[in-house]
Amino acid sequence: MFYFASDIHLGAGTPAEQRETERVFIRWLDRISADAEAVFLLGDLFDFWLEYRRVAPQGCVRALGKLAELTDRGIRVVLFTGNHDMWVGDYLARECGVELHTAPGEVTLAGKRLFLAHGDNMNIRRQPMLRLMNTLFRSRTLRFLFSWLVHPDMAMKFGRWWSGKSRKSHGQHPPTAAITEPLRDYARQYAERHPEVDLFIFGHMHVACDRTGERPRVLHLGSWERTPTYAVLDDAGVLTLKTFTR
Ligand SMILES: [Mn+2]
Repeated sequence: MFYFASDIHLGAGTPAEQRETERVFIRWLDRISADAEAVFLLGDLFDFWLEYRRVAPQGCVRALGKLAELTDRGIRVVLFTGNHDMWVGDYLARECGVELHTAPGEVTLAGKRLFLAHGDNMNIRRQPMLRLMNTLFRSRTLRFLFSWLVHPDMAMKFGRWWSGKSRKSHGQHPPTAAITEPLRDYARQYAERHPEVDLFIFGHMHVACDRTGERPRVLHLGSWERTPTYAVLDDAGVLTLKTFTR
């Protein structure tokens, strides 16, 4: 079986909320590890992650330990980075055995061709501000300069504040399914050029929906803030969106 989840946002909220999210995530990993061949985490695993060459953020040790335990047991854990954890280095790969992808990609699982992405930097051609920020944030040169100029404590303080700010604004206006439209447009255009793709799975929008009757079929994983949701692809190639009951 193949499992998919996104937008866990480990480290978000008060210390009590952080521990609760981590506890639920670990329980989910324990549950699925009974039959999982691979777990795909489609971005925003952390509420904010920024890695220097020899410095990694504190916290989330139970979750990191659980991911390491899974990979030690031979279960693949694959992380496609999101906009909250785009600055991962090789720490998660070295310490936890996680396979890292910093760009969207296609995989073949259970006879199906899947397109997987967090979904944060797509269909933004007509949004110059977003495009500029995306280019700046992903620039290797800027990241290198930043790591030499900004103390890690300052960088983490700013990053956590920024992430919390964006989360609070989302909390006041819970997203509706309409927010997924640009990603569905992207999927339609992509599918025209790549007809071999059977399924698209995205995170990012914090709305869980799966329009099973549409072509191409696009599944949006929800966030774990309110109701943890995930998807499972069984060995016959059947994809299902599910809610994790704690
Ligand atoms: Mn998110």
